[in-house]
Amino acid sequence: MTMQRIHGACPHDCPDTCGIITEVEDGRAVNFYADPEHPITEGWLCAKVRPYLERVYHPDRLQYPLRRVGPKGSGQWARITWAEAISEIASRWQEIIAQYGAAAILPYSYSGTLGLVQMTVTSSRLWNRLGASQLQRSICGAAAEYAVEATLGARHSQPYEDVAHSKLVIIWGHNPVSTAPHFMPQLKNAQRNGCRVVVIDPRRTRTARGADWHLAPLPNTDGVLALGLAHVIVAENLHNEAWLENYTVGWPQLRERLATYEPARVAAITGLPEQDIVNLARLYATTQPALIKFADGLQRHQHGGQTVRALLALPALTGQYGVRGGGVAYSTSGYFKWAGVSPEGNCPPPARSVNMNRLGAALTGEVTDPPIMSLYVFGSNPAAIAPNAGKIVEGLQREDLFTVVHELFMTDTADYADIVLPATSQLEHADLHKAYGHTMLTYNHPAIPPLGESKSNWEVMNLLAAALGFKEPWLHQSVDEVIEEILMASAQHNPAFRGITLAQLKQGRPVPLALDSATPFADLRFPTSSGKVELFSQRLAEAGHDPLPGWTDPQEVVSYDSASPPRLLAHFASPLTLISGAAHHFVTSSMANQPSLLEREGTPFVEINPADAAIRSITDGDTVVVENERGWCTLRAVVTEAVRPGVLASPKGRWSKLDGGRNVNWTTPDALADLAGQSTFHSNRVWIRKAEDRRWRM
Ligand SMILES: Nc1nc2c(c(=O)[nH]1)N[C@H]1C(S)=C(S)[C@@H](COP(=O)(O)OP(=O)(O)OC[C@H]3O[C@@H](n4cnc5c(=O)[nH]c(N)nc54)[C@H](O)[C@@H]3O)O[C@H]1N2
Ligand SMILES: Nc1nc2c(c(=O)[nH]1)N[C@H]1C(S)=C(S)[C@@H](COP(=O)(O)OP(=O)(O)OC[C@H]3O[C@@H](n4cnc5c(=O)[nH]c(N)nc54)[C@H](O)[C@@H]3O)O[C@H]1N2
Ligand code: SF4
Ligand SMILES: [Mo]
Repeated sequence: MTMQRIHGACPHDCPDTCGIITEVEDGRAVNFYADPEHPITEGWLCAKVRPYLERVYHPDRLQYPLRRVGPKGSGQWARITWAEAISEIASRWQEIIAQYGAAAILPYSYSGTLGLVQMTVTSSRLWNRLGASQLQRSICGAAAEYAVEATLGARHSQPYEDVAHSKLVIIWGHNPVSTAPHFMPQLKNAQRNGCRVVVIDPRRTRTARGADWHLAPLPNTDGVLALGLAHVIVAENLHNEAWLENYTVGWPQLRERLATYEPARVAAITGLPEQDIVNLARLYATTQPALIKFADGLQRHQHGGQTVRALLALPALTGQYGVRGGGVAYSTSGYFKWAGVSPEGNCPPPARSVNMNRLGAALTGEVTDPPIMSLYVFGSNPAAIAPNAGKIVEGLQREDLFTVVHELFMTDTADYADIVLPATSQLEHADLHKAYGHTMLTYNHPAIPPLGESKSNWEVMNLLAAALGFKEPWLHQSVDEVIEEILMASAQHNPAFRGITLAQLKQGRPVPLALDSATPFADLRFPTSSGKVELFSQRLAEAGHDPLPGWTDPQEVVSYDSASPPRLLAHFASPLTLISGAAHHFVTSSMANQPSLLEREGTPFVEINPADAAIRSITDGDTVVVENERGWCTLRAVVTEAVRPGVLASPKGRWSKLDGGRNVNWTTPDALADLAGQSTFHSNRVWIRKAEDRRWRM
């Protein structure tokens, strides 16, 4: 018996993109652990991926294709062959195309894997060739991406290890202990060496617990907080006028705008003490290098885009861009600009686009001409993870909608499929992974043969393309051929790819991009159209947006504060803002069906401040109903000071089917944010009551 050690990459939606090693004996994975030589992973994996073999060999893994034989959602299935499944899909699509056109078909994929081939390429080529509707991929960080590109020109970020040079780190609406774990040892080291760590989050997260200072503003008020800090910095003459003159556009206009963001007003809107705002401004302006680190949770709000624009103005005010250990750390994804993902030539441009945050609405009448008649889901679980889930389920129940779901498990979404196809796990297919927390590429070798009859996303695309009669070579390459071609095409456009070969990647070691400097914008040339930091953005103006960072009153955020309670009954019936960020033990809904992780996470809960709980007679452990005009769900109350008054927190990712048929997304809004069609999960106004309490109901 020989034991093989196979190198791979963690495919999940996490900036760390760890190196993983699988030990295989007789075709079976017997051991799974971190690559000890991967410079980011450093030999340890997070709590959720450590028990990965439990996921790979989960008894519920789908093993062969299924066809629905009962009513939609009834769970009645018959086993069919791959040949039957593929030919049925192709013939149903041909009928739909003949009657409605190919735009009536909508592919829906997102972050089950972040692989280049199994996600990025598979989400474009076949669908473009077909002329299917394109998915606007704006559920996660679209507003921040747009804001960062408009302001700085590119998504470039400080490397984790350069936090060693920071004297102050503001972690703003971000929870790296759970969502970017390999940043934490670096941060702790810096902290031990005197770096101050400030966390801004309405919830005392695991990250906030380790900070030197935690500020808990009301949700969706961070934009006004940032402008308030800027106001104080300028009022106290702590800003860097020369830097602003040399390296920004729009400073005079922004300066004028700042006048109205005096601390008293900012305190009233954010729910923070006025003195804290002044102190934070002084700390930020006088402690350098100062790093502002954020991710995407912060901007899943109505003001998500402008919030990020306001944050990005701060390092310009103090001349912190281009400084090692200073500036901002958001995402490194801008370094990996691929070419050739959708080959030109025969491949038509994508047809119309449908916003993924509006899936329920799109399936129930918002999208017409043609309506969506077929949905093809892979690498995503929209019934559990997309907003306004009740509407999605209503849409998925449509008798005339032909739904195919390609999955590892029978998820909340797969339950409503007409055809379910079994998917391989990361240990069963090849792929190439970039990262958004570092700048290395990692090749994933398949470690074991596919379980049962499962197939990878790319294989299924090849089969569908063949069944539809598409013979283009770019639909029929092997995974390695796709990677090789894209590496070559990318090197022509992006010098960071020069010299990187498939053979080198396949050795199993992470391969760093060839960057001129690890510090973003070190030469103080910004790849915007002006070459400067665009505090005033012509691009935003032309798109009809406020060209300066700003803040207007939101519609669905509650500016209620228990410090000044209104009348008793009104208080009891007051809405609260429900934020639903990352769960520590799952990646959105991935892994939320793994027994050991479910046990560690506990039954689905909602955190409520003691002041808010008392007035509603809610005690710790009560079953509570969280509800609004969109829907409701039942949760367990955790009464804790860890959330500020006015705010509820309940982690995302729960499978509705494991918890009585509903999760928090039955309440979350499918309204879009101010920029880029961004989701607004956390701008969610809800009411909460004990399940048996009927004094007040929606
Ligand atoms: N363990 C784990 N890791 C994950 C994921 C997961 O589900 N679980 N998901 C992955 C994905 S898809 C993503 S996009 C990233 C996201 O990574 P993060 O952005 O770090 O994660 P979130 O928990 O979504 O949001 C961060 C914090 O924002 C806070 N927040 C919400 N609204 C506001 C606000 O208005 N102001 C402020 N200041 N804070 C606010 C929340 O309380 C939360 O603690 O994480 C990835 N990593
Ligand atoms: N309430 C609330 N909801 C949220 C958020 C929030 O903050 N609050 N955050 C949102 C964010 S940031 C994101 S990114 C989305 C993430 O939502 P999704 O992109 O849907 O991610 P997952 O929930 O991880 O579901 C991925 C699914 O893909 C499957 N899968 C994994 N690998 C493969 C593969 O190779 N092939 C196929 N065919 N399937 C595979 C997994 O089994 C899993 O069921 O959730 C969003 N939902
Ligand atoms: S989820 Fe993140 S921290 Fe965990 S193994 Fe994957 S890349 Fe590493
Ligand atoms: Mo995300």
